[in-house]
Amino acid sequence: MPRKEIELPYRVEHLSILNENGEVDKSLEPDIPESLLVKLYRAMVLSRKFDERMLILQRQGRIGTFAPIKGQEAQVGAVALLEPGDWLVPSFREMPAEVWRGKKLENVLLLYAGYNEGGRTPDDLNNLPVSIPVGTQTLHAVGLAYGIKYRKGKNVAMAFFGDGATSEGDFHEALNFASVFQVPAVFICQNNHWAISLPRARQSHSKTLAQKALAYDMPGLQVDGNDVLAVYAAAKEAVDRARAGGGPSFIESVTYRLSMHTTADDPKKYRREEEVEQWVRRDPIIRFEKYLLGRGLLSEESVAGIADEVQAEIKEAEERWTRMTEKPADPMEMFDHAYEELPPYLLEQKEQLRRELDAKQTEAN
Ligand SMILES: Cc1ncc(C[n+]2csc(CCOP(=O)(O)OP(=O)(O)O)c2C)c(N)n1
Repeated sequence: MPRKEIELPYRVEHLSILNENGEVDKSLEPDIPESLLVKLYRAMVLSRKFDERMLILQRQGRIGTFAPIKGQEAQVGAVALLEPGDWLVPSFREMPAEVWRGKKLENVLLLYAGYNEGGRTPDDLNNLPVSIPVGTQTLHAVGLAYGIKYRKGKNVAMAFFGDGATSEGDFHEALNFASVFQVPAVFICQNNHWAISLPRARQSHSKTLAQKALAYDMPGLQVDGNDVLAVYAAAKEAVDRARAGGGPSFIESVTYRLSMHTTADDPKKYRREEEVEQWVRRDPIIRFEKYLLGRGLLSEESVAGIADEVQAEIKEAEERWTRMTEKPADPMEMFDHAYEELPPYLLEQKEQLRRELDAKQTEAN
């Protein structure tokens, strides 16, 4: 009856390839085609500029509350590994990933302007709509991955969530089930250090979030989430493993939310400006730009050209969106797509809303 150590083959690695000065560790540099590198850079710049524009539109009252993504653009490095038949399972902070996966900018705006159409998933891509309940989507990803495995498919399901989601039961159930059934799921935690006003240190006492994977006997890796090359390399390992039947993986992507949680809060109330400034220096776009300039894949002119191009793209999308929203959104549509047949309590709510809208109309006439 001994008391002895159980040897476990576990370790947690941190992967960082590109530093803040745009210098790369040559031994770790992933083999990414040059055209894809520039495409990734463009997608990150587009996301940054669009996010900034959305904040202005929100302040003008043209769209409602939304969750800015500033600082978290390197997530595109992970979705770049997905094929059309793979599943993207996002939370509300994955606008760059969704746009990479074919969501039109005007549809993002439609969603935040309250139009049902904005939540529509693209017909030709397996993208789920954004999940507002924190962590729920991890289970959706596992269900999808289980389905893929059951049908002997070669696709994967990639779920994104925040550090706060790792405190939810759903997350633990998802990892447990995924591992027991060895399904092709890739879990990507965007550890942006804050869950609204709750700091990372109050979220978990563990040294890393990546180590949570070990309890479920799946590979866990921590990456510099502001380093798009590291995000790509980590996701490639995980996606390749999942496709080859090697089961799920968990990636903790250490990044930072540079802006507010949503446009409904004021981060100055709960975090220090000095902390934000430290992370501004680690901006994922600036370091990637330096790297691409160094490799001769970008020049001062092409940087300016891309900036102009994305601004024009945003402007055109906004114009299309303005035309699409000439007619006000119909709030009744919110009942249309969640259920084949509405349960009685929702039928009652639907009727109540109809009566209220009719009464308002009569009043207006
Ligand atoms: C189940 C659930 N509980 C609480 C909320 C309210 N809420 C919205 S976002 C959020 C914090 C999420 O933090 P994190 O998972 O770290 O993601 P982040 O917002 O930082 O991207 C909370 C508590 C919610 N939407 N769903």
